[in-house]
Amino acid sequence: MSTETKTTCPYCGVGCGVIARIDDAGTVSVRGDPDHPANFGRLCSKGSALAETIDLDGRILHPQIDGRRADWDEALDLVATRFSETIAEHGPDSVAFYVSGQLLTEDYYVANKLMKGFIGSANIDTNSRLCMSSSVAGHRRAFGADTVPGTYEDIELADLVILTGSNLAWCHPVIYQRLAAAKAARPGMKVVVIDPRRTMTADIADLHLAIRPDGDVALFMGLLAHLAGTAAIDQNYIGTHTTGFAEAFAAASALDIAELMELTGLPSMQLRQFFRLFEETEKVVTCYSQGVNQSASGTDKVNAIINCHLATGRIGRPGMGPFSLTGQPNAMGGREVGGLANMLAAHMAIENAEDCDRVQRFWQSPAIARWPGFKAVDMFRAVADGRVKALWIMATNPVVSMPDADAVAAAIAACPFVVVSDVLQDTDTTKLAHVLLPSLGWAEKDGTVTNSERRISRQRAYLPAPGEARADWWQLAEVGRRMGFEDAFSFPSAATVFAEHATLSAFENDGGRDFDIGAYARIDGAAYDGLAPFQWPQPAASQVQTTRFFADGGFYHADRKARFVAVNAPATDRTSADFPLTLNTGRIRDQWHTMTRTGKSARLSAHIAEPFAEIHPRDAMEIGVASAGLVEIESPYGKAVVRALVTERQARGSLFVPMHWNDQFAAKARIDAVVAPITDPFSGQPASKNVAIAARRLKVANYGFAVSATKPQGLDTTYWALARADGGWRLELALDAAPESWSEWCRTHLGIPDHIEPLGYADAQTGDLRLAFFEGDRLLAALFLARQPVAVARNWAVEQLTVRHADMAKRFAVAAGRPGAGRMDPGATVCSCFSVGVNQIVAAVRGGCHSVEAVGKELNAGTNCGSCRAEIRGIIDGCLAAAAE
Ligand SMILES: Nc1nc2c(c(=O)[nH]1)N[C@H]1C(S)=C(S)[C@@H](COP(=O)(O)OP(=O)(O)OC[C@H]3O[C@@H](n4cnc5c(=O)[nH]c(N)nc54)[C@H](O)[C@@H]3O)O[C@H]1N2
Ligand SMILES: Nc1nc2c(c(=O)[nH]1)N[C@H]1C(S)=C(S)[C@@H](COP(=O)(O)OP(=O)(O)OC[C@H]3O[C@@H](n4cnc5c(=O)[nH]c(N)nc54)[C@H](O)[C@@H]3O)O[C@H]1N2
Ligand code: SF4
Ligand SMILES: [Mo]
Repeated sequence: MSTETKTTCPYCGVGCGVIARIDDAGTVSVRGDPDHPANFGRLCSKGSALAETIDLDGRILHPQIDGRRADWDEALDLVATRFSETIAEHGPDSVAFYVSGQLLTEDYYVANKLMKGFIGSANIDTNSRLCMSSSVAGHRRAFGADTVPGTYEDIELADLVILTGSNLAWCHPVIYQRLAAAKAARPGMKVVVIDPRRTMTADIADLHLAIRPDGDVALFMGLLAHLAGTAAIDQNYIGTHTTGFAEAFAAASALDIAELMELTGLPSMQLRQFFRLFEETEKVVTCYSQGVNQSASGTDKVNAIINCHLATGRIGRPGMGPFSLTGQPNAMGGREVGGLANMLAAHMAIENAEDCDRVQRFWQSPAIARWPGFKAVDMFRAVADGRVKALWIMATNPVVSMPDADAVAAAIAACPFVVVSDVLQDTDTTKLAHVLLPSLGWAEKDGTVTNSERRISRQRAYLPAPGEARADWWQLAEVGRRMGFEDAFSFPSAATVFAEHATLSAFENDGGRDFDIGAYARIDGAAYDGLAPFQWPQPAASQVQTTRFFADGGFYHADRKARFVAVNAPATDRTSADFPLTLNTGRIRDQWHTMTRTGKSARLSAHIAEPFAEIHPRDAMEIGVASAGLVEIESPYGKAVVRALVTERQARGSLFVPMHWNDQFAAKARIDAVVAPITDPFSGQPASKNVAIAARRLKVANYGFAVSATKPQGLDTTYWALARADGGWRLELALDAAPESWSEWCRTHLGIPDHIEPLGYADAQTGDLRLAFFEGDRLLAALFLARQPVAVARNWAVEQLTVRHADMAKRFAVAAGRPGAGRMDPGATVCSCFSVGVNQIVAAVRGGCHSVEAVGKELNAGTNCGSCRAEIRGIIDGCLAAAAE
């Protein structure tokens, strides 16, 4: 009998509801939950591919100690003993937890309780430090609490939506779809995109401001100064609900138009157009994400934006407000439990003695942290220099995602005791663990997450625990019990953890704290199982309702007033003679962070199958690199090698490299090895988007491409990048010294058995070499080499792994690297739901399909999740423009 379970997507902070279905044959499929208020049935490409990422390939199924299998008791006893001994000898601040916005609230609550209340240190920080901490700091400065005032509906109700430092189309695709639908229904609605790059999101914009890196503070200062002289200013709101306007205005007015143009890199016409739009539109929502947060001026950027909304009173009313888009599925839940080193539980403040006492009384704990612990970058510095001697890493991959990542790897490797809880055996971080603990993954675990609009939803288990994997909260609680805190950590279920968290949110809360979900303080197992998505706050005896904050003031500073923050435009140019270019890093549509899950899906991997650097054509010319060549990127911290992607979407002087690739998928593409550990002074968030680098062309003698039925092993060429493909793997290669025998190379690295002889040819003149290995009518592997980047049609070559090759002539065609007559290479995948490639779309456009809808009718592309619609529109525009020339 088939079963259906309502749960929540484990990827981005949109927090889409998902229905997981297991059919009679045991096959899992997913679809959007039409009743979930975040997505109303929509899913993006990553959400739609969830069923392809839940297999057990590569999973950790048993606890391990120093690489050998251990049982839970032994592993947990060891963790408890080593942590207790370290604390006894060196004090509570000699241990640390580094956790994640991908933990569920229940996991996070137990981690925070154990560290802050029972170990008595605040050395718990999280990857949210790299993600949301500037927003948290900005909110707390302005509002007195970490409150997101608005809801998703506001984005649809607004007449002007500003997206700054957000590639919404790729990173919050379902909000993007809601916005695109709202704009289509109300064409008068305006969208402004502020981003140094012309992203896919910019394609929906009425105005794209290609801002200079970190020009945002200046831009919003200019806006505030402009607004002050117009009717848009709300003196009543400013007077009644805020303080500090005069100082903020004075600071903002310090910049004249010439300075504004210089600092933002924008022409005065565009500045005026933007200022006017904001002035004249009452219903304005400003959404921001990592282009704002991940900056040395991230907190000031947040406050510069909030200042403009406070000055116009445009906050907390339908269709109005500043809106911090959260990255991870539970970035918000982590903030609610106080998962950051400078926060306490339930939105209480670590620097407030009364709050500390209150939390300690509630927990009845032997200790309470009274000063902030290490923020992520400092935490790994403390690991490096031995101040931290025992470290537990949970649900994050810092060797890939932390700035100065090589130093982070070295610090972890040198740490006397490292515990890692993960779902995968082989990540760049798990390989450094002394104790490796198998965690339950999505589909197996139970708990709650909070999305960007403060909506709490259940993740529900619908598959059994694989092997001996256990929930993260359970692992933490077991260690807590074994450290001697039996009563405080004897949680029988996730539901009981949630109930305690809800009780604490309401504990001695007379409305002075925004986060209150007291209505759920007595939730039992059955109610928890059936819990429908709801927004906080929801104090005891309140009704489920749509909530907004601050339309009528009621801020969380002691005087209940908001603060304007007087900000100054920072120096933003980090380049120097040796490092003359700027590195900007971020995301692509179909990969999630370090690829441990999305990297399993062939469909998702086909969108962009290798690490790349977007480079402006003139910079490419100066470096001497052409598209498909290789670039080496260097900073004083480290190096990376990626493929060049020459495009005018990229601004001059800046390269964009995705954060995703790591040592499991490429030779040297961990871009965080290059990123400097420079942080925002208030939030401690790394500035991952403005890094001084040098870039040069990497000359190699040979380029290669291979497809292989088995996973390539032991790769050691100058450049390689591996991606999952239907029926096997695809591999990009580049190298200087060719091996003595390529056939032997294939046997060693592509697992070709000795008895199988290759088909193919080598041309000494051109340097071309082709080898294909067949077993019966099945292709085992094909390798294509050339002195130039190999021109073989990738998707066609990949397809050969799954088709049968009965006829000898066809096998030679494969060896020759040529699609047969009449067969078109589909080209790089654009639509991952229906695996439609760029060449197919171009052909459809040439055949008369001149709209996204027409292409959809012809090829189905873009008709399921819609994540690729912006790209399809770009291809159509490109073809039509080319035809018109
Ligand atoms: N596909 C996909 N989606 C994801 C994720 C993923 O890994 N993959 N991760 C999730 C997570 S955790 C997060 S935090 C979010 C991040 O979501 P986003 O913040 O939207 O994504 P990023 O690509 O990191 O950066 C956004 C944009 O900021 C721009 N930018 C760089 N510097 C500046 C600047 O100085 N000013 C301005 N205004 N813009 C600048 C970059 O060019 C980039 O296009 O995505 C979430 N969604
Ligand atoms: N240069 C640069 N660096 C960046 C960024 C950037 O834009 N540029 N963005 C930063 C941001 S915003 C973020 S959020 C981080 C993300 O960076 P990370 O958090 O390091 O990336 P993930 O790949 O999401 O790591 C999650 C890990 O948890 C494991 N996992 C999955 N589910 C579970 C589970 O249920 N339990 C446990 N215990 N483990 C699980 C996964 O296998 C994986 O190893 O990267 C940051 N780093
Ligand atoms: S937008 Fe996509 S990745 Fe984000 S929660 Fe929804 S389905 Fe998941
Ligand atoms: Mo993030």
